[in-house]
Amino acid sequence: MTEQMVEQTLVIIKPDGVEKRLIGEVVKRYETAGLRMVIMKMTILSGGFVESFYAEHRGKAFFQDLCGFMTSGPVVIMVLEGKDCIETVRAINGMTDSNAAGAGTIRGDFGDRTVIRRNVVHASDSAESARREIKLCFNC
Ligand code: FUP
Repeated sequence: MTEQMVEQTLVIIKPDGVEKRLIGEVVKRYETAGLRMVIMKMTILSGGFVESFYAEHRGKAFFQDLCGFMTSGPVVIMVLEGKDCIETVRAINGMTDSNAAGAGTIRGDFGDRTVIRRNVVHASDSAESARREIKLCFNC
């Protein structure tokens, strides 16, 4: 592999992940996979921020519940770096619906099987999303 394949991604440990005391477990899984923590903060997101962040889902049936959930408690936001980081993190996280996420993935192990949005983590789904989300969250 070449240096050019090193990339960055944005992860949010959602309010359910923080509430369930999973910050350390989640970070450990990424670091064990060889990824490097670049920057990290804990914050409470505003409604306006979440509506911008999830703009692609505006108008969908689940949008208001998703925004309400993401503002319901503290979150931990981080940028991770490594080779094939975006795909690696999404594989570690598992599928969006925790019912469909495999055992051994974060969502499969810790996600709420009755409420899709309570799936512990968000991660960027492409290089373009990563750039946009990192800029939104860290202004860099
Ligand atoms: P992901 O990229 O895995 O975070 O998934 P999506 O971008 O498709 O979904 C964004 C968020 O909306 C996730 F937290 C799950 C939530 N969601 C619902 O609550 N209901 C749905 O039907 C689909 C997604």
